[in-house]
Amino acid sequence: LFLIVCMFVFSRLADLMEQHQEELATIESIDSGAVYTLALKTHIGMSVQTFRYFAGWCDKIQGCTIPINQARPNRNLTFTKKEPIGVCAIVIPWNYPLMMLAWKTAACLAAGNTVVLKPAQVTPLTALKFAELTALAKFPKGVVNILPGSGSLVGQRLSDHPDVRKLGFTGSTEIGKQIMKSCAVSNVKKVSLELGGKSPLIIFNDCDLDKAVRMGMSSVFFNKGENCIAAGRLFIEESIHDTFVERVVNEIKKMKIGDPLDRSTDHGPQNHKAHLDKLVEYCEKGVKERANLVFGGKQVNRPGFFFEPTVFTDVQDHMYIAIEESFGPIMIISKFSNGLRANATEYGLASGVFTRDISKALYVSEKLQAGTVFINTYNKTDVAAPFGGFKQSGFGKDLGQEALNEYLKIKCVTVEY
Ligand code: TAP
Repeated sequence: LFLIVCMFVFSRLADLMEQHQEELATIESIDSGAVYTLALKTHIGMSVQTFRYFAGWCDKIQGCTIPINQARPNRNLTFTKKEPIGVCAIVIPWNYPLMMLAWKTAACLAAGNTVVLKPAQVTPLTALKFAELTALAKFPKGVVNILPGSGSLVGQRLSDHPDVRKLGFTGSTEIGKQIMKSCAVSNVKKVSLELGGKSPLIIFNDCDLDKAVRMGMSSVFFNKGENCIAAGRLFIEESIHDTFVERVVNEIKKMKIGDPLDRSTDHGPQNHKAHLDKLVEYCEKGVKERANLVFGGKQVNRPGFFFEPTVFTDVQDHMYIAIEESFGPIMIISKFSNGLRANATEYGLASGVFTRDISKALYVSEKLQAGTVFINTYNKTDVAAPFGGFKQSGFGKDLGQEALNEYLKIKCVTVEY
């Protein structure tokens, strides 16, 4: 009965979020700079779907029986049980404030835990509205706790806290390492880390070029580049390189930059001033190292934190912009004729391949060191598909059945009868 009540409360929360989707999208747009249409469809839409999806898992968390001592007849029964961890903390960034909350919180609650969540200082508003909706959905008091504040104070305290047994983090690799250390020293908390990325997108000359241009644009400029799986580096085969660049630049010129609440806007402002300043500096470094700045590279001449969609070509492996994540609308292009350097990065979050040759695509996908590979598409995440990185992009999964295990502990019971 308890599990059925859980599913019911979860579903009621998803319904309430859907009923308030326009209000949530407006708040998210104002708070984060995401254009309203994207905020409605992706930021809020996927958050609703995430709660619906995990509502279905509440009564399906189960262990298994394991045959032991099989060499001789025996009277043993061994089975596993999956149990909630208890008090879990979640710390999230500012790029998709409600969606990052939903990805972690839904799995955490479906697994039977309570949660203390710290949103990013610069984008706390939809998390606070979410808290209101959990009360309306009749989550028992104390199950969902939203604790806004700074990372150095609230985030650090959660990492250090002796009563917290699990910390789920999404953010930069630098802070992820710090959190992992604090979680180890305090009480060996279970940790999952979704960190930075510099995802390679490889475009072969036998691709569907129209689609490659469209998806290549979206791989970089979606959510004004504030997207952890944004393609951080595009490798374009030599024979189509110039056409690809020309077509991308033509498409950028058609983009409408402006008020994120205006339904016809394609590209809104960056999230906050410090981030905008970082992007300006990032492009200056690219120019200084003699990458070819083909388009953009500076702040848009209008009030607000607007940054021009930007394209660099002739980017060499040793350059700063080839190595470091920008987290902004900056396309970094390198030409290739043979031999690929897509794995020459410490990150391993996502990757993409465009080719009509499925054997080549599958071969490359086997070789790519990344937690997600998109073939002839990009940004296609789904609530049912596990998501998370390799290497210094972290470990642990959000979404899909795998996400539940991040918030469960496995107990093994053996009976001799
Ligand atoms: P961070 O600076 O790492 O901040 C992330 C969160 O950690 C914020 O809530 C921040 O608090 C908090 N924090 C800061 N110091 C802390 C500490 N000592 N202890 C505990 N928490 C602390 O990242 P960001 O700039 O917000 O986000 C951009 C990064 O996130 C990029 O690298 C991006 O790739 C990554 N990201 C990854 C993913 C996935 S799924 N892999 C998704 C989105 C973003 P404040 O509020 O004080 O900043």
